Amino acid sequence: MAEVTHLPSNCSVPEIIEVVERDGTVIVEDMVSPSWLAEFNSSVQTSIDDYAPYDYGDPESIEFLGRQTVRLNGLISKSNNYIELMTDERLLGVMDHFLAPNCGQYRLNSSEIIEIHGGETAQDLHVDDVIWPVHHWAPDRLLQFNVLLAATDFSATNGATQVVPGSHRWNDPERVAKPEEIAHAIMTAGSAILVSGKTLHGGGANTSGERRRAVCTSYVLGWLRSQENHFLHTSLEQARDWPERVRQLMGYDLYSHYDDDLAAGPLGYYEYRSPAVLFEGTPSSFDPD
Ligand SMILES: O=C(O)CCC(=O)C(=O)O
Ligand SMILES: [Fe+2]
Repeated sequence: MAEVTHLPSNCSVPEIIEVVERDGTVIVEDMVSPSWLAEFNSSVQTSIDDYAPYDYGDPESIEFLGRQTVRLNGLISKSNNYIELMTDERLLGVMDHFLAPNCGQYRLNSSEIIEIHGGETAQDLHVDDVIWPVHHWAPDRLLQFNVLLAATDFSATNGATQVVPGSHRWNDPERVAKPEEIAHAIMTAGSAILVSGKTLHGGGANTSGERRRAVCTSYVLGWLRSQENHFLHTSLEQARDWPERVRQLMGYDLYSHYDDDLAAGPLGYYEYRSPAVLFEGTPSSFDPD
């Protein structure tokens, strides 16, 4: 049976990059502190308790998104400390390596709680990049990168993410993973699995009945439309209180990147200017150094 490489809590960005280059995935142990996780879990508990299942429409979507799975977005509005996770220096260092070369500026794609309950069946293995057609036009260009933080322990019976190490290098999109190529992301609460947009993965089956909660943070090339519509989950008033880097990741600024290898933009302007004009004079606590 395949396994995901685990790196210790204090691992460096180059160590993470090395494993992800090789396997398309890695687990970083204890990525967040127990106190951060306890605060996050308690902030989002009411939203989870209030969750009413959606009708996702077609049977394929229902099957994919899960019948016994709670899915919530807009985490920046649901927990005050989510900002710390989405701007984690190591994570952004990894995104600088994998996404910045294809866009200059990457953005938050989605922030999602995926809580798998008892009776849920395993999700089909898939690659997340497939939602943008450019994935088929330029299959070797990474579009998106996902970080699934375990907010509860992940076990083989409660729905731990399944992942196929090395599949990010497969050339045949029709290739089916053999059972022995599939690993379970078994990890303790506070650890995280990083999954590139080209790596086969999917939620696992929950046969134990013990709830499995993941906090998923994905980043996307800045010139692609994000899956989550951040502007409907937040407001200008909220954005004024965020550090500038957070506003940028959320898309409250102009995307423009011009150099010899890659020219893209301007995108997302406001009255032909950067939305940053709306925040002029707003103090920002973000200090890139
Ligand atoms: O919940 C998981 O472990 C993975 C979910 C997933 O890959 C997805 O919904 O795209
Ligand atoms: Fe996925």
